[in-house]
This record gives sequence, C-alpha cells and structure tokens, in this order.
Amino acid sequence: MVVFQASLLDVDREPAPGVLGSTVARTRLAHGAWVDVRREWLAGSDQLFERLVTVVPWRSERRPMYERVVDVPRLSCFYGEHDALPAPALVRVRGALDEHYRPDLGEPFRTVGLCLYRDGRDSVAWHGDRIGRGARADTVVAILSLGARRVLALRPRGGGPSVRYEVGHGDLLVMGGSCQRTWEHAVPKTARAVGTRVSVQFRPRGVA
Ligand SMILES: O=C(O)CCC(=O)C(=O)O
Repeated sequence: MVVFQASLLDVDREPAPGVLGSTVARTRLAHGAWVDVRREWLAGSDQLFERLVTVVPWRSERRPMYERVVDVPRLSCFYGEHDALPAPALVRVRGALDEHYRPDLGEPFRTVGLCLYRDGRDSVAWHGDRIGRGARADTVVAILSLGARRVLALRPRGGGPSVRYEVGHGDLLVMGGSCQRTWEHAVPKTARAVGTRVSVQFRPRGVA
C-alpha cells in the first residue's frame, strides 16, 4: 500500500530542480569520502513521486551481499543508459546534476536506479556500490529522495561511528570521492509509522 501525505499546494506543480551551486552543503568524511546535501532541491516533488509509484514496473530485488545473494526488502527498477526514463522530470534532474557535478565526476551520470520502500519494514543493509568501477576508483552517486522521510546512514568500512542523514521529500544527497570504497551506506528499518519512500539514484557508467 502506498501512503504519502502530499503537500496540497505542490500537487499540481511540474517537477523542477532548484539551483545547486552554493546551496549544496558538503561534509568531508575520513579517507577521502564526502557527502553533499541539498534540502528541498526538487520543487513539484509530489507529482514526480506519484508518477514513479504508479508507472514504474517495480520488482522485488536480489542483491549480492557478503558473498551471497540475498533478498532485499524493497522494490526496485533499473534504467540503463539507453533506456527511456519513466518521467521527463528525471531527464531534467540528471541534466542539472551533470552540470553541477562535472568537475567532481568528469563524466555524465548514465544510469538511474529506482527503489521503493513500502513502509518502515523495507530497508537496505550496509553496502558500498562496489560492483564495477566504484570498487577501484573515486566516483559520485547522487540520490534524490521522494516521499516519506527516512534515515540514510553511513559508516567507515573498516569500523567506526556512523553518520546519519534524514532524507525527506525532494532532498538531494550525493556521495562522492572514495565513499563507495571506504564507507558503507544503509537505509535501516524503522518501527516508526512511515509511508512510502522512493529513492532515485544517478550513477555514471560502470558503477552499481
Ligand atoms: O535508498 C537509498 O537512497 C539508498 C539506495 C542504495 O543504497 C542503493 O540502492 O545502493
């Protein structure tokens, strides 16, 4: 069941990314990793959220983790670089990300991963995006969050205290530098009564 309280004023508004530039707050983590946060980046998030929940062919997912393949308690859908995206707004969002992150990334974002967390029981365990180039080289993974507010936590791969970001409707969180190699991230389960969240991840070619 999809539960989300739309912000009444926003429901008819076309999705449009805001400015990035100096509105992005960068936190430098240990080992050459960094995290950028830009709150309420996407105006018209209600419309995009509703469209993605409705039109994306969501599937349950299995994922390699700790040398095994496990069920991931969330739904997902992957769009490769030649696939048509399920909403024109995602093309605009990717264009804005390309423009801002070109100096950090040096190449465009190519793929779009979508995940749907139906409620607080859905989650993703600690992992880095280390299938492919993220295992060897610095990269950038940008996440647009829609719907229910959830925690996205990061911890150093070798152990140490975690940092937690609450990501909400229209927020942008970007992991860069060595983050996929030297840190892990997770969306933990929560006992709080939370509604549906959609995560939209933009990655360059060869990072998964
Ligand atoms: O839900 C999120 O925003 C995180 C997604 C994620 O970590 C992944 O799919 O690799």
